[in-house]
Amino acid sequence: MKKRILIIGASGQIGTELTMYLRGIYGNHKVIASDINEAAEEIMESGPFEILDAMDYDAIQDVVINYEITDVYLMAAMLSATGEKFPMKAWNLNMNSLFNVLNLAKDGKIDKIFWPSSIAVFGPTTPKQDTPQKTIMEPSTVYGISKQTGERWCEYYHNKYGVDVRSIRYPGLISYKTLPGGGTTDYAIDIYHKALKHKKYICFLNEETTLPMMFMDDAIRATVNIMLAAPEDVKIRNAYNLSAMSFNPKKIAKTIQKHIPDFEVEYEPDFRQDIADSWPQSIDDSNARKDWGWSHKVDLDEMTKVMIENLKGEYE
Ligand code: AKB
Repeated sequence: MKKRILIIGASGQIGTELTMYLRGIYGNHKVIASDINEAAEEIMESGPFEILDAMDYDAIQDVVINYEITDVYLMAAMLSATGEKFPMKAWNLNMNSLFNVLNLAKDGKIDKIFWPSSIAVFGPTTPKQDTPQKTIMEPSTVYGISKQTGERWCEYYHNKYGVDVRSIRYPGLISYKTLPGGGTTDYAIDIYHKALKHKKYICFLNEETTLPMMFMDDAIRATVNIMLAAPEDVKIRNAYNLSAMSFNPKKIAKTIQKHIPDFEVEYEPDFRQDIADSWPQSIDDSNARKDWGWSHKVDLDEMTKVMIENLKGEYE
């Protein structure tokens, strides 16, 4: 079957790596990258790129028709911390972009959608340890409300119109290629940059704030694997829990100190502390493991080694 993929939000933290990974699998010209901003050089130079506003239905439809797109990965979103500063912007971007692709699929213009959800769908009343797939969900951030609402709409479009939409609740994602923007879990990337640059980091969460996290390579594998799974194996059509590791700032700092012994962290929690405190500390992802064979590969020690090896050149 001919497959042509459109990535919306290809300049972002996940979109950048996902684009290159998918181009490696399907061929550079089968994977069309798009974003409202230009992407990294490797993306712009290795295959097609379109400037595209995720909120503009007609513009997305034009790209879908011109390139005969079959699958869309919608990676454009406003994350938790920025969402609290611009609530309506976050809601409009996160919801309108989702409706645009769901409606294209409903009208038979595309076959399959990947849309990312997040641990932000959970809230302060959710059980914090081994958070189950189905549990109390009362998110307290605009981002979390948009992701939870989005999950309900994905399931609705699947049940009502047969739309093949697949989703994962990403934990905090750690990568060295592209910086994240506007998330609460971003400290876990910034800490590596500051450790290498200044041997000192001022952390906006307190040292005991445990959150679920994942190395980007694992997240990309999960994303592509759920899209490759047979439709009957994707039994959950809102979004799957997904997990790899959990740590707090104190623990990640200790791991970094194994490589940079004089690294120090100071703690100055800000408004993001409340967001982090409302989220789970660990996630039960047994459904993803059972239904489509998910398993993570990278733990905290391995991730720290890879992050430091790949970032140290920038600060030497
Ligand atoms: C954020 O911190 O907002 C994101 C997320 C957990 O979805 N990284």
